Amino acid sequence: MRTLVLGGDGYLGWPTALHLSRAGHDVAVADNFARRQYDFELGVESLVPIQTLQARARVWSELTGRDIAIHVGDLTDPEFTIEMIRSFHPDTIVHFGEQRAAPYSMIDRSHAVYTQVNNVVGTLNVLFAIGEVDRDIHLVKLGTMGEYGTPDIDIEEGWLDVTHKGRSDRVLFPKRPGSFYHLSKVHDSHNIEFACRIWGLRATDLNQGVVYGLATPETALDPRLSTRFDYDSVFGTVLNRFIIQAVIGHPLTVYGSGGQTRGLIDIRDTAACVRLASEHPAEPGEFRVFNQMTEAKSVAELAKTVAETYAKDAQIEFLDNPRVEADTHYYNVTHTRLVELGLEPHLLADTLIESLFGIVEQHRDRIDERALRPTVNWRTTANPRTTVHP
Ligand code: NAD
Ligand code: USQ
Repeated sequence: MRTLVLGGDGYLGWPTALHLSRAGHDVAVADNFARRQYDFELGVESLVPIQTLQARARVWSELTGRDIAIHVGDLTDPEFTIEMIRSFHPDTIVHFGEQRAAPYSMIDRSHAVYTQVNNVVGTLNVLFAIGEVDRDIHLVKLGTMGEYGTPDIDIEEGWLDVTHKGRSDRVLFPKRPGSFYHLSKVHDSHNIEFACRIWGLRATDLNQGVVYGLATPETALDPRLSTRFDYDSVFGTVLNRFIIQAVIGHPLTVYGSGGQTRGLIDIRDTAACVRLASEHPAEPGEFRVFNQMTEAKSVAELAKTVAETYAKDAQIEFLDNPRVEADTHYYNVTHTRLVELGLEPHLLADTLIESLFGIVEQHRDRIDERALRPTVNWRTTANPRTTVHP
């Protein structure tokens, strides 16, 4: 199977590319290195040092004898996108290549516009390229659980059977996302569903929960294969941040009361889910949605788990929530379809998150504590900052 991984230099794209390569896929990756640029803009960096994409691919080739081709370019450039897809001609395109931080999209107008243009236009270019090159190519697109928000009813896998005034239909599950970033994913989902309906494309939208963890069996083969590990308040995700805060004795920064509940998934399961979706493609014309999470926990429960695992005296600090989100709500999500395809989840209770503590210890000198405090407030249209988005 030939698989093109868009966003292959990122936190999840790189380990997934390795996982697919090891599973026997002929893999190419594409990236414009926007993620490395956001670090320069924000003055932060991955806790764990990362090699260039080219160096990582070289190491992988030396260790395994398997090559990963690299395409450097921007998905918002339609010529680049179509030429890459025409020349590599994949069976599957796995699309991770978007701006993915909710706080980044909420900094101000220019960051919101950048996020939505980058994500929506990039995905449209991919859809048009598939439509022109080969409609049989299966698009596996990373969406997010946050598209749904926290409705007061059970969350189904993408679609909802509705009976209204005596008539019934199957409709896309209603969305109530919580940031301009999460909204960009909703817009993508609608565009992809439309392309499946009008051109007969085949697509799987993976509505993924918050990811945690660092090492996968493939990246663990050599430190030079490591993926990035972010802890700053803009790009660091909640559980990864809590682990880092616990190691350095910083209070765990729970926003609001911590009652907000989120779907979670271990990074090893992300790679497995993408492989399972790729190897069991959607039918022509089908827009399929899988809820890619393995369990749900409240933020307060996560803080308690980290504190109890690592440091019983870890302080938990309840900060005024910089976001606008419900922190007391119903949350019950259906997430059976990936398990039906063979996913064997790594759950938090069985996972040695202690192993992460060692990695953080090793790199603790690289932590800039100032980057831990939240700086982006959802309630203002122009958060203070020192640089202008290019
Ligand atoms: P990341 O920022 O580390 O990786 C995304 C990669 O895409 C980066 O390397 C970036 O340079 C690249 N990219 C962005 N815009 C591009 C463009 N226009 N052209 C080419 N490349 C571009 O993010 P991640 O954490 O690996 O997330 C990957 C995907 O998974 C995203 O779509 C994200 O929304 C989704 N997701 C992530 C999480 C999570 O917790 N990390 C959870 C749910 C969903
Ligand atoms: N939170 C805290 N303290 C912190 C950081 C976060 O309490 O120090 C809270 C947030 O308020 C939020 C929850 O933890 O309620 C999750 O925040 P997050 O930053 O870990 O995750 P989020 O902003 O939702 O975004 C991340 C990824 C994004 C992905 C999403 C999956 O960055 O790419 O789409 O998780 S989901 O949340 O399911 O939409």
